Order: sequence, then structure tokens, then C-alpha cells
Amino acid sequence: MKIDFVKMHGLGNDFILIDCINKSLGDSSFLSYLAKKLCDRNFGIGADGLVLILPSSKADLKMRIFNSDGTEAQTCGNGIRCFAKYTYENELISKNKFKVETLAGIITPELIFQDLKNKKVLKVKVDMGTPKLRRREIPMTGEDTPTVVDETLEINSEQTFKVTCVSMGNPHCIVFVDDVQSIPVEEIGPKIENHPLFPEKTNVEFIQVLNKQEINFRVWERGAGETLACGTGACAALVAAVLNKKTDREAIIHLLGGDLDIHWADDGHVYMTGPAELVFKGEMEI
Ligand code: ZDP
Repeated sequence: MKIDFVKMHGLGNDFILIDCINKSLGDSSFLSYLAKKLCDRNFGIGADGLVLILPSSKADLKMRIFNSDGTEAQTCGNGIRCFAKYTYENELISKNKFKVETLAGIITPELIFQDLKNKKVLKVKVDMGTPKLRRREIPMTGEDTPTVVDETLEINSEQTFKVTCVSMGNPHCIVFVDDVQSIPVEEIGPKIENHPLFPEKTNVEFIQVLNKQEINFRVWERGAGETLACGTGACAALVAAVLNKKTDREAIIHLLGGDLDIHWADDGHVYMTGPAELVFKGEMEI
């Protein structure tokens, strides 16, 4: 079978997108196999994840996201901006604000154009919905609590961290650090990702608060490893910083691949604004 795909990225967090509006590629186990195969940087196209564009009965369109290890994630912040740019510019949608069904609920991207004449999408502002803070909703083991803020997580007797956990539909564990550059993300990341406290594993964010409106950020992603950016992780980081009274409700998050503007608005929703870019289009025999 030949499939057309596009390679896109949001701040260097890169994805393969496949239009499945009029065709089905296969069942979940085949999609998982396909994600691993296509995302492989040596034997495949290479990407952090595979994003599928699907029809929806509840919203305008539906998105599914598979990590490079083949696991399916509930949602994807950088991926939704790529999804929004691609579907608009390829006329799969004609509205500049629309609803997308995900496993984490409905999220609403709004396109920001280069200029009014040229309908090229420069940035996308996404209503990512409300964060979930309850322990059992993240999910984390242990007796349920309304929030998980500044709790001790023990890897072993020498390594303990103070963590704040937030779900943006997918789980995030945020660690405040003094200097993100010097953190051994590849060493600590997988230990927290696979910690028994997180039955569905977790994404892990290391963040350094620079001032009330700026955060330096590195991420270890569940199912993908260290990536240049994580949209849902940036949202979770801002929420964690607000819960710990370290920043305002709107801040710029400096990720390795560039900046995102994150706003936890008074309506309780988290709004993420950032770029999305096409890298190339291609066709692959599978
Ligand atoms: O929850 C997870 O398993 C994540 N690895 C999914 C991907 C998140 C992403 N990097 C983002 O930008 O939100 C795509």
C-alpha cells in the first residue's frame, strides 16, 4: 500500500501526518506498528510521533497521536498546531477556528495568518481545555487528593525530587530546577516516566522559573524520550508554576526548539500559542 504523508514540526517537535479522512489504514495495533516503523530515524521517515487526521461525529475533525515507540497518547499540543495548519491549508476545513476530537476531549485551534490576503498559517492559538489536577485523574497511585503540589517523589534513597503533577489529558510531572542546562534529563527522565506512582507512565518536565513571565523548559516525553518541545508539557508547566505561586497566569515558555506563549485564563482553560511548519511532503510504500 502506498501512503501520502507530510512531515511537519512545532518548535522542532516533529510529526508525520497522514490524511485518513477517506481511508482507513488499519486497526490500533497496525497503527502502533506503523508509528514505530515510520518514526524510526534510521529505517523510516523519522519523527517524534505519528498524527492521524480523521473524521469525527462529535467535532469538526478528529486527531489521533501515536508516540515513536508505538504507544497512543491522549493528546498533543505541538501536533494539534501542525494538524490545524495542514487541514486548513489543504482545505479539509474552511473555518479559522474549529473543534478537534481527541482522547483527551475536544480542543479548539484558532489560526493566526501571516497577513489578511495571504491565508498562510503562521501560528495557531489552541484552547487546550482545562487541566486536571486531582491525583486519580492524572493518574497517580495513592489516596486521592485534590492536587499534587510540591510532593516528594523518591527514586532511591539518594535521588528524591519535589514534584507537581498536572494532566492536560495526558500526564505530566513537573520538577522545578535551578538550571535546566545542567540536568541529566536522559538519566532522570526515564526513572520518573516509569515510576510506580504513575500507572499510565508520565511525561517529565524540568523547569527553571526565570521571572514571573518566563520559564526555561526541558522535557522527557513518555514514549518518545527527550524532544525539542512539548506543547501539552508547556501548558502543564505553566499550571504547575501558578499552583506553586512562581509565575503569573501567562508566561513565555522557552523550550529547546523555541518559545510558546501559555495562558491559564480566568475561564479555567489553558491557551497555547505557537508556530507550526511544513518540512516536506512524501509518499511511502508500506
Ligand atoms: O503523552 C504523551 O505520551 C506524549 N509523549 C504525547 C506527545 C505530546 C507532545 N509532545 C505535545 O506537544 O504535547 C506531542
